[in-house]
Amino acid sequence: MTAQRRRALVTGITGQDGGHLAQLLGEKDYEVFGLVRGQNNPRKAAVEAEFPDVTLIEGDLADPTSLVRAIEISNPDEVYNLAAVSHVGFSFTNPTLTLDVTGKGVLNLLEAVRLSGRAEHTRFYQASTSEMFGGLDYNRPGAGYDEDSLFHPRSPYGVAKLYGHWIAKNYRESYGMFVSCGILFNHEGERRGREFVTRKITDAVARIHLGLQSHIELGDLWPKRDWGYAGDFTRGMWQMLQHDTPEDFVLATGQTQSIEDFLTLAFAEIGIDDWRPLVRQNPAFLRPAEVDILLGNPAKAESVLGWKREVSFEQMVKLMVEHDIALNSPAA
Ligand code: NAP
Ligand code: G4F
Repeated sequence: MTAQRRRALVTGITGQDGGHLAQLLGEKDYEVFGLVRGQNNPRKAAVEAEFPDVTLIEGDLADPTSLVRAIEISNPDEVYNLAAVSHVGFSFTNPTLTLDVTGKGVLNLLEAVRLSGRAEHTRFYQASTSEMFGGLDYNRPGAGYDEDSLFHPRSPYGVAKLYGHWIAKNYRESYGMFVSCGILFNHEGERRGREFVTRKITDAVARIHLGLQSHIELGDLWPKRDWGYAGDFTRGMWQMLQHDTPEDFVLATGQTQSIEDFLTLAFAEIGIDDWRPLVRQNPAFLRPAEVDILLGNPAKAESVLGWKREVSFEQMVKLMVEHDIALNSPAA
């Protein structure tokens, strides 16, 4: 008798982490279903081309009925809730949408699992975030934020994510559901959207190198982030749902670098040491409140899950610049 293939529903399949996870779950022979929103989502075709075995289901985190339908069609053993309004700057100009999708959307999806009678069977991953900590002086532990650190979100995005985090924990405690929250620090890579600072920089560096762009416009350069590689982090998500018990885990590198540090490494890849003449500040990219510094402590994930990151910060910057040079080259 052949074992049944495990079934996973991934929301946010068109995003960075959705791509890495679709790849990982495919390698593990899962039957993968992906939620795609919108009547003509421009990113749908790319997912269909890269992952022809993934079944796409129309649905929106803000539409509870569509989520019940998605759960019924996919009948999942594992749900990975990666969908969100995920851009911090955008959340300041679209705070209500952010609350509806990034906050209330989590409730909608948990309820869809519960009301479909699958609460006992389905394992649920919630994409929580280091943005919930806020990086303020009084709230900054020396060894880095861990699962017990205080929350003080500094954006509509962070506040909405905190609601999602607590409602996910509440469903675990109230209904005994297997719900695990991964509190993930920034993770980047070749699939990262160009609206985020790392990819914006590597794309610009590639284009400057190829003579397609003269300079790059950014906001503040001093904030620091704990930046890891997305492929390592999505593996950690999967590991959380294979663990015996539902728990929350921080995934981070334990190191923090400023945007200036990132610029230095990225420009060094094209032989430029003094990048300052090529970078201009544009106030449009400043935020009403900033998270100064994020540093995470992944000790629990390392000891309990055996999670380990494989790609260093330096390797990741190099990989991203090389990828963007190839992508922007005329022959590509
Ligand atoms: P991303 O690339 O911005 O992807 C977000 C995904 O959410 C996209 O697939 C988007 O689909 C989808 N989405 C947006 N609104 C939706 C809605 N109303 N209904 C259904 N889907 C919707 O984000 P990511 O970097 O992969 O991050 C994945 C998750 O982890 C997010 O929840 C993010 O907040 C969280 N997180 C990310 C990081 C990080 O550093 N990357 C760190 C901590 C936590 P469309 O194609 O329709 O836009
Ligand atoms: O790349 P960012 O937009 O990422 P941010 O705000 O740290 O959020 C990301 O990581 C979170 C985890 O901590 C996730 F939850 C979230 O979904 C997202 O993936 O900005 C990083 C830093 C900020 O300090 C920002 O102010 O870069 C600064 N920055 C400076 N110039 C810029 C720019 N950010 C963007 N996006 N664009 C700029 O031009």
